[in-house]
Formats: sequence, C-alpha cells, structure tokens
Amino acid sequence: MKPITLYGSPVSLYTGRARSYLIKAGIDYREEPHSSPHFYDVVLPKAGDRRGIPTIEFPNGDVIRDGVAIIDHYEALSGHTYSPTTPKQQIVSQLLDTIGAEGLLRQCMHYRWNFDEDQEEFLKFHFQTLYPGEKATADRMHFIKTEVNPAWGVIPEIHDLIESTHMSMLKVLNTHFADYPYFLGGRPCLGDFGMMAPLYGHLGRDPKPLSLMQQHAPRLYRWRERMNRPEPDIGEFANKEEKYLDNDEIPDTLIDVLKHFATDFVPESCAACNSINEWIAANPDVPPLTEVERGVGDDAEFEVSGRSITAIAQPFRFYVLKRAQDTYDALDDATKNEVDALLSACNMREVLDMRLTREIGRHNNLEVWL
Ligand SMILES: N[C@@H](CCC(=O)N[C@@H](CS)C(=O)NCC(=O)O)C(=O)O
Repeated sequence: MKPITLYGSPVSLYTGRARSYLIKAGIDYREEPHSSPHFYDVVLPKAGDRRGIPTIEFPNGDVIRDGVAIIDHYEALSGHTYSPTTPKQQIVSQLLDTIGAEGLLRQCMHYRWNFDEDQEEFLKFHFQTLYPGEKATADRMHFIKTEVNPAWGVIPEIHDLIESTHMSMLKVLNTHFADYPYFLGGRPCLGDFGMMAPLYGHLGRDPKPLSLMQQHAPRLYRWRERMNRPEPDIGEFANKEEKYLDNDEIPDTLIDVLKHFATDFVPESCAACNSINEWIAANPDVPPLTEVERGVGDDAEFEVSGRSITAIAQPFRFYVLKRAQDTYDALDDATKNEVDALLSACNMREVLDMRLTREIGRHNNLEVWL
C-alpha cells in the first residue's frame, strides 16, 4: 500500500497530535509542507478551501483536513484502539484531548514568539518552508507576533503569569510521568495525542521551552520522546504492561495535573462559552452548514490567579469538549456520581455543563453550525 501524505510541519502545534497518532498506530505516511502547487491546486479545494495543517491525502486523492477528524477516521477504522472504554478514563482522555489542543495556547505562543535571541533563526528557517520567500516569511512571523498573540491574550502584562503557570505545569507532569509512561498507564490514549499538540511542536521542541523541559521535567521530556516512537518505549519502567490502568483508576498524580490545568481552563472556557452563546442568540439567521470561524462573538474576559485576561472565544474548544459531555450524558446515575466526584476533586466538574446552544458538525471538511 502506498503511504498517505501528511501535510504538516515540525513546528506545527496541531501536526504534533496527528503525527504521533500515525506513528503509534503504525500508519505509513510521508510528511511535507502545505506550500506546494499540488497542495494549493489539488488538495486545498478538497479541504473546504481552508488552508491548515495537519491535512492528509490518501493515494486515491481523498483528503481529510483537521487533526481531530484525522484521528476520528483511524479510530473508527480500528475499532477505537486508543479510546479507553471505562467511564472515568474515557472522560479524562477526552478532557485531556480538549485541554491539549485548545487550552495551552498562551504558553505555546509566549515561548515561541517572545524569545527572539534564543530562537529567531530557528523559526525563520521553519517559517520559510511554510511561507516561501523572504517577504512572505517575515510578514507571517510579524502577523503572528503582533496580531495573533495579543488576540489570544499573550500580552506583556501577563508574561510572568504564563511563565509561572508553565513551570508549575512542568512539575506536575514530570511527577506523573515518573510513575507512568502515559497519562493512563502503559498505553497512550486520545488525551496523550491531544497533549502532544502543545507539548511537542512548541513546548517540547522550540529551543527555549525545550531547554526548560529538559532541565526541569526530564520524565515529561521522555514522554514527549516516547510519543513519537512506534514501540511503547517504556524500558525504564518495572511494569511493562501495555494497557490502561486497572479498575478505571485515575492516579493521584493525574488528578494533580488536571487540577493544575483547571486554574486556567475552567475560567477561560466559562467566559468563552457565555460569549459564544450570546453570539449564537444574537445571530439566529446564520444558515445551517455555515463554516464555524476560529473566533466568534465578544472576546472572553476572565481571571486567572487574580489577573485579568482577554482572549478570542473559540468555538472549536467546545466541539472537542462535547465528546466528554456526550460520554457523561450516556452514563447511568451511579456512574455519573463517580465521575462528578472525580472531576470535583480536579476542580473540573463545571466544564461538563459548559455547552454551546447550537451544535457544531462537519461538512465538506469544515466545522459547520448545524
Ligand atoms: N482545528 C485544527 C487546527 C489546525 C491549525 O490551526 N493549524 C495551524 C498550524 S499549527 C495552521 O494550519 N495555521 C494556518 C496555516 O499554517 O496555513 C486541527 O486540530 O487540526
């Protein structure tokens, strides 16, 4: 069988999630940038005309755009090999997937764009590949620094907060991965792949945050290495069983990780949900199958550790989060109580109630309002 093509980049946040999945699932692929005439002329029209990575192209010409959709495709084909089947582990995996893909953007963007002395040349090289030509490269880098960063709340006033949050995150993740090779034991779950989005392309590879991870969180660095290797790569652990923990266990070290994420993820999700729902209420005439924009409505305004942050409200976060909410809704009352207790202990219970009032689906390779 011919390999599939993965349009992506080593520096891309979202490519990191799909690539790791393809490696672990043993799917033969070849990676290339999304800047070729073939991509623009042949692939892009099949990708809903939305230029983005990761996008994959099959040998027969079929195309899937979006990392979540790529993993959904292979999970459906394989009988959901990387989706835990017990309720707490399934919900935690889906939550980690959401937080990884959408909840750590400020750390990712700060450590990418605010350390020029350490990494300007590195970034220039990579962005040249994606946006060929000196001017196109410089324009794109300038645009991200001056437009995207502030829109996502990365402003000088909170650089210190982002950095202290990052150092605490390294600590809790390092402690977890000292005891377990993956989030849920001896085998990666969807949450591991979601977490590879921020923790590989940006925070585990750009020179500045890479050195922080290697110095302060060597066991987390090993996980990030392990996640891009086809074998389990768990030789240093006494327990070499390649399976999720027994009895639907969520270890204390993972509760500490989730508690850490809650400090930022819960207030931002709450504010974004309110803002998007206000927009939905004010725009009832948006026709079904309209593309969901990256940000809608007023910016989300919220507080983290007593500091005010403003960031665009991104519906995609809730498209992914809905999976955990759907899993919860399908449980019987006794199991719901157990999940409630677990998520309360993680300060995360509220996220199960943060729901958009209009559903998001997929059509023509785009996320759309249904
Ligand atoms: N929801 C998408 C997001 C993909 C995305 O935003 N990718 C970024 C790079 S990490 C991108 O493609 N930016 C625009 C571009 O490079 O053309 C996914 O999960 O795959």
